[in-house]
Amino acid sequence: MVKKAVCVLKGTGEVTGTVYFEQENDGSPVKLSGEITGLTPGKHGFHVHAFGDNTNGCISAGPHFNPHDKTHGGPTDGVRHVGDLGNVIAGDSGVAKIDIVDEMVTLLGEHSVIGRTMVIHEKEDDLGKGGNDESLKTGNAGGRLACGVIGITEVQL
Ligand SMILES: [Cu+2]
Ligand SMILES: [Zn+2]
Repeated sequence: MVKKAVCVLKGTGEVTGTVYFEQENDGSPVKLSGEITGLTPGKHGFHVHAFGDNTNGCISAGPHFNPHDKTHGGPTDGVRHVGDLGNVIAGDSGVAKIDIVDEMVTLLGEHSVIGRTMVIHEKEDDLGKGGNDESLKTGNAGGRLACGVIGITEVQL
């Protein structure tokens, strides 16, 4: 049974998005697809944050989802937060197409991201290579433009 999830991102500004998740089975990678619009052109940090809490906007989502107590990194790094999906790239129209396959994010088991929050950031994620403490926590990706809780769906990609 393919597991599916969806996340609708909203914030206080123009930025909105929809991201679909799909995973064949436990141990297979997760495929993310979808679109985020209203961005400034260029790279924007994109992560799963720990809490599915939006009581005080995107801030309530807490830090990057990090069940293994690692430092921040990029999606292809061995040392990374589970939530570290790197950057998405918006074109001149402000639209970023999401097309990610990730080995660490999972929709199944103890560390499932369902019920947690996706956040799209103001700035580029430096993937832990920024040379300061903040880089190893947040990638210096700045403010949270939009976010949404990841929920179960049956919608096909
Ligand atoms: Cu983030
Ligand atoms: Zn991180």
